[in-house]
Formats: sequence, structure tokens, C-alpha cells
Amino acid sequence: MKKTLQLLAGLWSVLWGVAIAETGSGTGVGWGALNMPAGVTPLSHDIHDLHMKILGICVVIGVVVYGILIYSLIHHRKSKGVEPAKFHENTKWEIAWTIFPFLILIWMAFPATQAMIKVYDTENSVMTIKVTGYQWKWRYEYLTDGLGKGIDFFSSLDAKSNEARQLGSKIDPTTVEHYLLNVDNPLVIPANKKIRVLLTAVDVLHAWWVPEFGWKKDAIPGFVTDGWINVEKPGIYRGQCAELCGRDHGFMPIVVVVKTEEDFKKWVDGQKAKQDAGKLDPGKMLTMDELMSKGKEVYASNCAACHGAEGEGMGAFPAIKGSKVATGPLSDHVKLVLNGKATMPAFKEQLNDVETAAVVTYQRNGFGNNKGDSIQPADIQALK
Ligand SMILES: [Cu+2]
Repeated sequence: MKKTLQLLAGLWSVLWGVAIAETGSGTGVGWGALNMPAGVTPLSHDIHDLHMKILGICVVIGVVVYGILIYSLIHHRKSKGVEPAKFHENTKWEIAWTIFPFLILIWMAFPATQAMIKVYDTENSVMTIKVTGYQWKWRYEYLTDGLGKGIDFFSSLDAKSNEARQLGSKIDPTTVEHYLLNVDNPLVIPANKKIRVLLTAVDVLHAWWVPEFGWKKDAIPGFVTDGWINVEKPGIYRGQCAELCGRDHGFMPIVVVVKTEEDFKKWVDGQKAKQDAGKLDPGKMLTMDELMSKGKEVYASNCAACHGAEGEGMGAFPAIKGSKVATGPLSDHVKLVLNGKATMPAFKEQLNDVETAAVVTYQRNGFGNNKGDSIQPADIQALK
């Protein structure tokens, strides 16, 4: 008896929690934590309202149906001496219980369809960003004149989370802030602007998902799909890839930083300056120092996750330090980086000629490999 009561109390608190859940933030401990987040975009509010409405209808139906059921069980039980009625077919009732649920469905279909139409309505957006899924990072390209056109960068798991996630790591993941939910370069957008997001992928299916924005969508190789966001208030919003996309699927989070229009403009200027400063002329002969320092950067954000920060290798991923490839023929090394092999992705789409030349040179001369040779961007072009 006591156990049954406890179970009922538990069920009651869950139901009650969902029903009275605050429409505010879905975070923290409290009844609100049981509900969906209300989100920070007009779409997410619509979806949340729809969810609350449908939930309300379901609760009313549940209470009525189970109420009648429980009432009947108690008041018409055999031990009370009730004789079962022996009727068959009742046309009136059958018509009623077909039409009534049908009407309820229609009633729910209206707001649901309205919300769906809104989800797909990317018209009148003022800004477009192309999001490309890679194994295992995101690429963001800004396509709109005056709003960051030309900005193009990759966003990968932050170094701290990446270090803590390794087997045998000395860092305790629970001490890492936003563990597995932080990136090196977040997507930055202005608040209160309708932004169209184009989604695609280069290798396998990925899905771009930030719960507070109310939707998630697959990023499909060879296809471009779209969605839109219009975030009301500046802040930092986090999400993840939501399509099982291979070994490191859990390690390609999404971070979106929403800034005021003014701050966004400042960020655009800074980002462009940073991008230009990092640009080396692919037509020029680069010095060994230029190649090595650029290569170190490229290695850290593209290779270190699998081959180790010091080129020491990791599990199935071979070491770069003293490896046959990094100390063997130069052209074989470049081809491996360009075309990939087994679980190693092809980098020819991800890295430009300068970056490829730099990272190959770095791998051949860093980590004590000291091979002494180097390659120029123009030679990479020829090997492609
Ligand atoms: Cu993915």
C-alpha cells in the first residue's frame, strides 16, 4: 500500500510539473525544468505555444477517459453485484466516437499547420549564412553584403574539452566549463534580424541543432536545405550535431553568440582583419618560418584531435612523430592529406593550398621529425 502511494505521488508530481511548467527558461531545478524550453526566437515561441496547447488537450482527454474508466471500475465492479450489460452495436455512439476525435484532430491540425508554414518561410530574411557539416566540425560562411560577406571559418570542439575527453586524460571533465558544449570559433550573429541558414554537408549526414532556436535540420551532402532564426536577445546559445555522423559525432558542438547590431559590426571588422592578417599569398614563395607557424595553427585545429597535440598518435590514429608518411616521400604525404584514407577525412575541400603546404611542412619538420624539406602552395595546386 505504501509503495503504491509513493508511486502515485511520484506520477502526480511529474504530471503536475509538466502541466504547470513555467513557460520561461527550461533550466534549473523546478517544475519548469521538466518542460521544453520556451526558446529565444519567434519560431520557438510558436512551437512552444503549440506544444502547450496540444498538451492541454491531451490532459483533458486523459482525465475524461481515465476518469470514466476508473469510475466504472469502482462503481460497476462484480463484487458489488453488478450484472454486466449485454448490448451490441450502438450506431449513435459509434458515429459519435468517430466524429468527435476527428473534430479534435482538425482543431489541432490548424495551429500545427500554421507553425509548419512559418518554419519553412525563409522569405524576407536580411542575412544568409551557409552552414556546412564536416566530420567533425562546422563551417560558417557569411554570404550577405554589408553583414560579414567573405567571413568564412571552421568551428571545432574547444581545446580544453578535447583534451579532457581523451582516454587517460589527466583533466577531469567535470571541471571543464561547458564540457563538450564549447567551440574555438562560435557562430556570431546580430540580434533581432531574420537570418536564413543554409545547411549542407560534405561527407555524411549531420544535423544543426540549437534547442533554444526551436528547430533542428539535417545537413545533407549534395543538398542545400534552409531554415531561419531571429534571436530576440543577445546571449550565448549552445547546441550539438543531432545526426549520428560517425566516431566523433558527440564532439562537434554548436555555439552561437548573439550580439547587438553595433557589437556585431565591430566583430565583423575584427574578424575580417584577422582573416586578412592570416592570409598568406598562395602565389608567393613562403619562407620556412611562415610555413611552420601557419602549419602549427592548422595542425592544432585540424589534426591534433586525432593525432595528438604532440603528434604522438591516439588509439587507431597513427603518430605523426617519426611516422613513415611524414618522413617518407613528400608527394605521398601531400596526397594522403588531400584525399584521406579509411577514417581520415579528405582535407582538399577543408584546407586551402597555403594551409595544406603549411601543415605538411609542419608535420615533416615538427615533433622532432626534422626532415628538412618543405612544400609551396603552388606545388600543392599541381598535386591536386
Ligand atoms: Cu555531425
